[in-house]
This record gives sequence, structure tokens and C-alpha cells, in this order.
Amino acid sequence: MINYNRIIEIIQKYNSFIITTHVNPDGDAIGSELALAYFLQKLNKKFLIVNHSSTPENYTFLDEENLIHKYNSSFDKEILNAEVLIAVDFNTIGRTRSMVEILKRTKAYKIIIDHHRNPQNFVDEIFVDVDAPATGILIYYLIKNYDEKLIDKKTADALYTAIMTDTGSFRFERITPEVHHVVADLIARGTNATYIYNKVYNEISFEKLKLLGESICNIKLEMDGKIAYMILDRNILNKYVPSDEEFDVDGFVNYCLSLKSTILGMLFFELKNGVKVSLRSKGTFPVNLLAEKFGGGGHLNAAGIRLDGEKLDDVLNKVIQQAKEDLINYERSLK
Ligand SMILES: [Mn+2]
Repeated sequence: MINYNRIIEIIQKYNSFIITTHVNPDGDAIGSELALAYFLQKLNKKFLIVNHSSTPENYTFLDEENLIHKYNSSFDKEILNAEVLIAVDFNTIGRTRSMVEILKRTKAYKIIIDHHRNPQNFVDEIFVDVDAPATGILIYYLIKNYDEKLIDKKTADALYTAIMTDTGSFRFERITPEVHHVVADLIARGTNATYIYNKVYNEISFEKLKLLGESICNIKLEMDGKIAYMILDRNILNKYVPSDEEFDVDGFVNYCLSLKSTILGMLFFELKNGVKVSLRSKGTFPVNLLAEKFGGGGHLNAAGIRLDGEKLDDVLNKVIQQAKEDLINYERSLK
């Protein structure tokens, strides 16, 4: 259980804040940052939201005031002089990529508000609830603890987006009656669930839709279909989305799990220099433990690995080999 009063104490004590989140921010990251910023705004606090990545197109509708900035060194002075740094929705400093050095240098009092396992100790205080389905729900309780009247429509929209996206639209594990109560409250405050869903998921480009189609056509199976995986190598990526920038293929991997046989789904994304792997599972197969063997992490049913500088073929071999071993041991343990 998170001590919300302690977070409020910190917010009341100080006046200038930096809010940041992880590389390739998802809906939970962006929604949580904005809801927190709207809260600070109402308390007349000075704040700056600055991230390594720019905000994915499908979440920009939440940021009408353009409060979120993409990091460059012109922000260094403000980051160094801030009194508090709030890290949301991540727990290892490396996930801020280009911001690692400046975050190490700032003397700001640092806190994490998050729901991932095994936080790294780069901050002064950690507020983590691994049972929470989204960081957004923690921000909701934080504001509610202070004064629920401060949850206005735009805050509700940001929080709804955070919770909707991190729960796969309310389908994943850790959905409880309580989560639905929170969401009901957000809708009561003016959030239009259909509008948000369409903004987030139904405005992708034709190219990205075709990329999804080809990714699905190329799904490969192992262990009688218990493992299903997709490979997005530079060839297929360049064919549809010719850019060196990493982009969001969040959700593609879930199609691997739509097969009846599949317990473990994986997506291999070839970076300019390295490989990113997204892992998803059904039931109690712990993909976070598989990810941790390669320096990654996450949740029981959703985790990720990032191997900079490594070749796609090598990563494919070793991750699939380890996945098979883990799955065999897992099935043995069920007997
Ligand atoms: Mn999250």
C-alpha cells in the first residue's frame, strides 16, 4: 500500500518539479505524467515534463497545452535546479536513455511512482504498488487523497487513458472491482470512453495497419504452438515505416496470444543497433522472470527486454532457447 500522504507532504513542501518517464512512452506513462502535472498546476507549483522520447502521435490529444517536452540540453539548467524529480511508470534509470547523465547530476529530491517489480535504487523514495494495473490508478488515488474535486475532466481523460491502455482495455490480469469503480468515477467526471478508445487505437496509418498484417502472416510457432512469435526486422520495418526512429508497435504482440494453443507470445523488433523483445503470456507463466534473464523486466503477463548492440539472429536463438526451457520447467511445475 502506498503512503499517499507522504507523497502529498513532499509536494507541499517543495515548489519546483521535474516529471519524467521511460523511453517510448505508452498511454500509462503519458496519462500519468499529465494527470500529475494538472494536479501540480492546480496547487500553483512550478513543473516541467521532459522525456527522452517525443509523445506518440495517438496520445498528443491529451496534451492540449503542449506541456510535454522532448529532452535536449537546453533543459539541463531547469533539471539541475529543480527541487523534486518525479519518475513515473518506470524504475530503472537507464530507461530514460539520453537523460541518464543529467538525472544523475541533479540534486533534486527524487521519487518514483510506479507499478513495476524490482525497482533500482536511483532515487530517495520509492512509491510502488506491483498489484496496481497501471501507474495511472496510483495518480488517481494520490489526487483523490488530497482533494477529489481536483480530478476535472482533462485529468480524468488522462487517467482513463493510462488505465485503459495498461490493462489492454480492461482485459488483463489485476483487473478488480476496484479498478472498475475508479473507471466508473472517471466516466462520471466527463470522460467519454468511446472517444478515448478511438483516439488511441483507431487512428493508425494505413502503413502501420499493413505492417501489422504482414507481421501476423509471418507468425512462427514453437513447441506445438505453445510459443508464438513475430519478427519485425529492418526489411519489413523499412518497407512500411521507413524511419530509424523506434516506433510504437504496442499491441502487435497480443495477436500471438489469440491462438488457443499459445501460452507465450513474443515480438522481436530489430533496432538500428540492437533488438527489443516484447513478451506476453496467458495464465501464470511469468514472462518477467524470462525477461530478467536478459536484463529486462516487467510484470507476470507482460515484460520486455532490450539488448543494445546485439544481432537479431543471436537474440532470436538465445531468447527462444531460454523460453522453451522456461516453459518446459513451468509445465513440469504444474504437474
Ligand atoms: Mn504502466
